Amino acid sequence: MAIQQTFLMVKPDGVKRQVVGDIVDRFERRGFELKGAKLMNITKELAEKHYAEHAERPFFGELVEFITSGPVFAMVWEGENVIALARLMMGATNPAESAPGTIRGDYATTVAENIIHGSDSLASAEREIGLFFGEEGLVK
Ligand code: YYY
Ligand code: MG
Repeated sequence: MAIQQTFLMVKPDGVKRQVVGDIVDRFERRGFELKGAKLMNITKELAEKHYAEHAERPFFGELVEFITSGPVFAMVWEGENVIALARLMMGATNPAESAPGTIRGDYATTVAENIIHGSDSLASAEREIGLFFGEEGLVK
């Protein structure tokens, strides 16, 4: 395995529910290192770029509307195998299938509002970190 970076984002439902602190705590306790973080509003343009792979899906319009509906908490985390481990800690995309103890399994019940985003591969992590932070947006 290798030291990787991944892009994670607490979605507007998670910010409203005030679970940012718990989510940061989970990744700190696991031993990952926070390299960048910001509370921000996402423009429609950024949302459409971020979710470009889903542009043809029937839920795309609602997804863009939801992710731009309020502030998100965007983060970059670094550590051993962090891309796959963060996905495990998040739980299944559909909270109906997310195990208790995972972030979605603890906080969500519907796929449309599932609390957190996390990169699903090395390529998407690099792309998403670039979109939201760029090189200069991260600590050394
Ligand atoms: O990466 P992840 O967030 O776990 O799932 P994706 O398949 O990439 O879908 C992105 C996002 O789209 C998902 O978190 C919720 C939403 N979505 C939806 O609203 N309805 C679906 N049937 C599938 C996904
Ligand atoms: Mg995805």
